[in-house]
Amino acid sequence: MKLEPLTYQSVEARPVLVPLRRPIISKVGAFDQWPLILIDLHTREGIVGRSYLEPYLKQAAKYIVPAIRDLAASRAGARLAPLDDFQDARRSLHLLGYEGVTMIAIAGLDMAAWDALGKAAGLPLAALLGGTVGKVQAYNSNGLWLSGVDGLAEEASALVAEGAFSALKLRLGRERLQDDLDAIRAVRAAAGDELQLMVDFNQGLSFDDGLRRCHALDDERLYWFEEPLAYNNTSGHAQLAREIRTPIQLGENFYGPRELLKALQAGACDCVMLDLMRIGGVSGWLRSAPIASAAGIPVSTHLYPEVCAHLMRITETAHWLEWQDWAYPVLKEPFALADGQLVVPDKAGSGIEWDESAVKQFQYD
Ligand code: SMN
Ligand code: MG
Repeated sequence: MKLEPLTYQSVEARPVLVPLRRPIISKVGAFDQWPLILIDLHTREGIVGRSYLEPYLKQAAKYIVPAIRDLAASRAGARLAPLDDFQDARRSLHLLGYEGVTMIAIAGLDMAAWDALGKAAGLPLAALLGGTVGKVQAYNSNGLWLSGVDGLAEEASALVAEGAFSALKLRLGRERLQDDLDAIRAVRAAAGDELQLMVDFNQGLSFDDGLRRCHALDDERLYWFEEPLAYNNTSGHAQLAREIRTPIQLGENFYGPRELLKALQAGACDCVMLDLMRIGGVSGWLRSAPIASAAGIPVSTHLYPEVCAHLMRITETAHWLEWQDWAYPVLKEPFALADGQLVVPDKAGSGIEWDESAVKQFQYD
């Protein structure tokens, strides 16, 4: 069988606003609906590559969608070669800056291009990259937001039951330390002592508070402390990582491989969790995850559970997949869960196809 090269033709980028089963209440914002940008990359050969972005803010589509269209237009007629394209795009990025809308547009198109290549080869993305499909250990990140402590026990039980999960993530950083402690106790009492409990401060603490809080919670057997401080406070996180025994987790805000490298060189964290929209899509992951793995650093994921599940199958130090079902309302066939693991389907590409009637229902301009 001869694989024909694929050629960029056009792109469709459609913003949708989908309902969340559990509203997000966090230090980065409160949301009861979740915006997605659905990308369909049409190739001249007729294969369509699909991906989505999660831009947090509904109005961000106003800037991201035109950037995706511009980038796709600049590639019209060119061969799909996502690793080359990533390199070229990054070379031109220094004009506008590596962080922000441009990298997000690059990442969205990149994920769609990899999906198209998988479809053309008749291989799931994990197999195209030299691995196999199968299961990936996941924690449920669908809830346990920064709400009052009262409903947390019930919610924790429900979250475990959604997929026989052995791990959950709880958001911390309430005004009073005692309330965070009560939240931890409530979740553990409901979900059992064996539960692996990750906690996320969403950058909510000042350095002094962060130091105090992390010391105060260091004996709570928490699985990791995620982003206690502002994401770019590298020296502050490095001091926490030196003083605190609980692993420090960073990475959802790393834009590209060099930010990851810099954080590791500074000793700012003990483990990393990469976000495909910021790290640069599949190509960005392929350039970044090995840096962490070579340093013996565990690699977890942030959002994008479908594409991430493929990538975790080929990541040397794969750690935990963050599972949310936030895109499920527009997916034709959401991935299955089994025993707290997400199952990578044996389908060509990344396995993302739209439920078009749901897309119509949730689309906005
Ligand atoms: C998060 C993700 C999306 C919205 C709010 C908070 C969080 C996470 O940082 O790691 O899941
Ligand atoms: Mg986080």
